[in-house]
Amino acid sequence: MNKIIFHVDMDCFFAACEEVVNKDLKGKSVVIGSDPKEGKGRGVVATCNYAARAYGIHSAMPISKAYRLNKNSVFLRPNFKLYSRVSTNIMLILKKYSLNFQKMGLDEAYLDVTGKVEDWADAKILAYKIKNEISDKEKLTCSIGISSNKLVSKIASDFNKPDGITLVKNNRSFLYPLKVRKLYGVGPRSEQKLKKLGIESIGELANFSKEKLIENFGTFGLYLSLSSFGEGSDFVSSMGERSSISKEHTFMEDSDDFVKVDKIIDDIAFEIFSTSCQEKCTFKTVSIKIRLHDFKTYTRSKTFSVYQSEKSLIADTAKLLAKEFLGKKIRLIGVKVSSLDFSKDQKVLKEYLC
Ligand code: TTP
Ligand code: MG
Repeated sequence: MNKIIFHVDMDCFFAACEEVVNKDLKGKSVVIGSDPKEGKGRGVVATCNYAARAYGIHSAMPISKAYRLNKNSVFLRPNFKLYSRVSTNIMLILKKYSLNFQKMGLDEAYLDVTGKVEDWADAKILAYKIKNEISDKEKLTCSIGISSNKLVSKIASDFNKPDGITLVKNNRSFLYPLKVRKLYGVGPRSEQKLKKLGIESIGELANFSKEKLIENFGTFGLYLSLSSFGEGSDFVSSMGERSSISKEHTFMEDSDDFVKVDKIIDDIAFEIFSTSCQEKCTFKTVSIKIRLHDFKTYTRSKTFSVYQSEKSLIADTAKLLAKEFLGKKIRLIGVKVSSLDFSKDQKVLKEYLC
């Protein structure tokens, strides 16, 4: 049975919070970020309201450019205390309506509502209920994507912003016309590389050979292929943000064949990477767990000084750590990434992933 997963994302969250507490901002172009210093300021735009977006201003744009695009905008420094207070109220509302709930930063969350609703039509009614309660209590709008998994619901919540509901019954027909950039993890570099292969839409990606994608992109190619078919995780964790992502493999027969071990590490690392893409997190630590034929179990780890997200780094680090056990008969191998960071202050995370 397919699950019914909501992705709820607040509309221009920081800017919308400011508009609620300061009625004078109504109708004005509002930009949240660093001080523009009359066009000489450094730093970037955190977000802006839709009036500012009409001037071409957007998140992560240099504040000096935002100033040039519309000098008459109201420029505000972020007030995180306000945003986190409002966020707490919103999350309490969302939690109430879901079976499982996963907060993803201040302004978005996944909700597993399977069992709370009868069917898709019922799911839509629930989405309206949630929107109404947020609007009544917090005077804010949000957009909701509804589908059978997190990957598609996340794309769907962005599909009809602001104040929209997008219900996707057929993942493939929804995704196929969209640009590949809509897939999490596809940044400008992967986009260019895909374009050279003649792939611009997700449909074209789905029609492209999986083997060729793997040839060109390694494990990321497999992720691209699965995602293009609308296959994604439907695991909504009620524990809030997780502290690690791990996966283990037990060999059918104990093995000292390191070609085999490395191959398994590649597969596990790919799954961990896919989850980290979907959960939108970076990591600092990569660990392995090795259980030998005599059940003696060892863990080894490497911690990097800065957060990482490259797909190859998980496999390469795990393989390096596993080298210590070369020649030993291995019963089980596990890989884990931990010290996770879910902060979405940098949309650049996407760029790291290409
Ligand atoms: P988003 O949900 O990405 O953006 P948004 O809510 O402002 O706008 P949208 O209507 O398109 O959803 O991010 C939520 C908040 O996170 C946003 O209000 C400000 C903050 N943020 C940053 O500080 N830097 C960034 O680069 C991004 C993308 C967001
Ligand atoms: Mg948002």
